[in-house]
Amino acid sequence: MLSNEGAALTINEMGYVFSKIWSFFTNEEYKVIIVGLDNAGKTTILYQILMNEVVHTSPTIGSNVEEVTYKNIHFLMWDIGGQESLRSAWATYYAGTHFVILVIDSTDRERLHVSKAELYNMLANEDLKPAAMLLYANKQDVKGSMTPAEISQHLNLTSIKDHKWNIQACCALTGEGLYQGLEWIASQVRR
Ligand SMILES: Nc1nc2c(ncn2[C@@H]2O[C@H](COP(=O)(O)OP(=O)(O)OP(=O)(O)O)[C@@H](O)[C@H]2O)c(=O)[nH]1
Ligand SMILES: [Mg+2]
Repeated sequence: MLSNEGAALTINEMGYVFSKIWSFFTNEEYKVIIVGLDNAGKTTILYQILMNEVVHTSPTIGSNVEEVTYKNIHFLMWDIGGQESLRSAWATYYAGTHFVILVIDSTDRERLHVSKAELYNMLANEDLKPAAMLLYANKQDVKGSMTPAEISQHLNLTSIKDHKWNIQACCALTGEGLYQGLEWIASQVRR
């Protein structure tokens, strides 16, 4: 007897297969916003990821946007200015965001509580509900900088249950750690 029972796909499975094929042909793009206080190293990180180079930066007014492809995944990355007067504008970038990269200057102990306030502000925003969050503990090349564990504790990251999050040590000047962070993001896309 010839039968294809058991081999047949359910409607749900077929939908999944088609959506995968569709996303392949349409080159689905993921929106990433890079936020954090001024001087954290956001712009340096964006261009290190994009070009493997340290660019000369000046404080960002408004934003920079670049397309980044990592392991065949397309990202549109928005690097947003972090000065205090610009932070209220961050929310205008939130809609449709898949990933938030929060950059912390690991040498800036005095302002970690400000980063913390901004972090919890973002997590409370409806538009970021579906977003996963990568924290870069940047400037690890500077002696005496805070470790990811220290930052994690100060920011009380383990209390965050409604968003996926990960913290990664990095140095934007050498690029160390940046790809481990992107790898985590890619792993979230593949889920
Ligand atoms: N030592 C060290 N310096 C860094 C690192 N990353 C960035 N910097 C320096 O920190 C300064 C600020 O970097 P930017 O990338 O302009 O900072 P930003 O977060 O974009 O700042 P805004 O645009 O004002 O929000 C620059 O002088 C960078 O060279 C790092 O990993 N280590
Ligand atoms: Mg900048």
